[in-house]
Amino acid sequence: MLNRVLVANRGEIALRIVRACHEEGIEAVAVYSEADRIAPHVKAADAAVELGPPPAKDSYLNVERILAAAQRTGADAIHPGYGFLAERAHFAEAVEQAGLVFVGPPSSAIRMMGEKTEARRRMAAAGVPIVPGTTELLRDADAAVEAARGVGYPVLLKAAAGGGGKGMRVARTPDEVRKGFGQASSEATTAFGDGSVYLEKFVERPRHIEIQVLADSFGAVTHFGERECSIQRRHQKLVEETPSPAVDAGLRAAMGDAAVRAAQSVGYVSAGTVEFLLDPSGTFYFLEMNTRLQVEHPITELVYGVDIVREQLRIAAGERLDLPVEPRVPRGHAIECRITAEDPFANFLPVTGRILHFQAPTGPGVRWDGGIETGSEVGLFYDSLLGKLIVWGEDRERAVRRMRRALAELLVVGLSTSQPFHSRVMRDETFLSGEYDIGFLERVGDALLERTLSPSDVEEIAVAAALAEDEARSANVSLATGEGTETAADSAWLRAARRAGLRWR
Ligand code: MV4
Repeated sequence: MLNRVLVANRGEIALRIVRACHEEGIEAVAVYSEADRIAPHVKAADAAVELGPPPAKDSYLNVERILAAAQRTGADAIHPGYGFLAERAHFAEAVEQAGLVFVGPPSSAIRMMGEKTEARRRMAAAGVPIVPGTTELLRDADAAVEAARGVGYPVLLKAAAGGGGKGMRVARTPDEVRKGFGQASSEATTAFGDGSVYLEKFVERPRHIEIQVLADSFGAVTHFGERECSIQRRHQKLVEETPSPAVDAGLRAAMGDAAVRAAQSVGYVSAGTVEFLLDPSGTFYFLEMNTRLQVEHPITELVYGVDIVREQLRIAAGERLDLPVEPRVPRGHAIECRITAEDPFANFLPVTGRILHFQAPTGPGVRWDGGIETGSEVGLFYDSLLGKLIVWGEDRERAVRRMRRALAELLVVGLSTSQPFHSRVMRDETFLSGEYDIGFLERVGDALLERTLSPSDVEEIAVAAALAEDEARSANVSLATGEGTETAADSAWLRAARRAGLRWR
């Protein structure tokens, strides 16, 4: 049994984990940076420890301070969430060595999957299909050209320490291989401190599909179908759905089988995700394994009736997987929109500011996993995710309709969010057809990214104006005549109007 779990994270995922702990009768300890003193995840926890200044390296990435906080508060386990320390093998190891339970996989599994050529060798040995290419590192540019000749063009040079698209270069000729080798290697050195590079055949127009797995410490491994994650921009996912419009029961069983073998081959324990590319002919290839809880886990929870964080806690406590028998079938359809503090009409530029008013959508089939409230300050120290809007429907069309309705209900006043972009995706013909791939965003028409005034903008402006008027009245400043000194409140109103593209005198 676990009694107290320290949650080494912030924002929506920290809150999600605190909630799971409370449902299991476990106390939750929050940690926070100076920027997060009054953050929702801190208020929700049973105890909280300040780590240090806002920069992540001084707070959420500070292993010593986090371990000290766990010892001091008598925690018996640490849940890393995603990002930050979640996939640092040395952190999992340090947690284990401190006599605490790491709510996640063994450090050995993180390490094996973190080195991409080792992962490819292991997958090939376990019968998991990998993209044709090298399973050893490339010594130099000559070796890269030689390997490319064997694999056939086009090829993709990849960082062995990589993930997330850093240190990748497409090459269609031997000259491009030489150039790409150097570029990928130096980019990888900068990003990961390791310039090792290998190459794969470049798969054109693939879909990005991942399989959710759960494994207990007794060797039982099972999967919960796929998540379709192809709607992304520069490796940041924007919309996820399950089931994938491209996956039928037969393909699901084959990919699920491969994912289970992948997990077994590294002695995996806890929740994990096996990523695949699915090419237009229906062939799938192992890409990498994410050895953590993922942002988009809720869509799987809704369609498979499983609480993935609860299962992580039970597995970490040494309990057996106790789940309905297979075959598991998806029920209905779920979609997630990642609501970020970004301006979708200005290249998704991250924005900052205070949330003047926040209201989450509610009602049938709607779930909001968020980490913000009215008054929250959004800065640039951490990623721009404000929360995730997740819906369930009896089928894909009803899930889409429900998402449109929920997006219209969501109210975030005070800064730009990705919400209007998502509203348009939910009306986009290519999205609605289900026939899209990872190039969706590069190929969408300008209409999807063009700033116009939508009904929800009008609603937000009205709320912002009302709030401004309210604050202005108590500050005894007349907004109506524009007299008096400019206050934070009327700036907010102007900001909202400006953001919506309104002109004023
Ligand atoms: C690929 C690929 C095409 N062919 N590998 C991008 C991030 C990293 N996880 C692997 N990635 C890719 N690997 C081969 N052999 C295309 C991508 C890719 C991609 C994959 C998933 C989701 C979005 C993507 C966007 C661009 C490229």
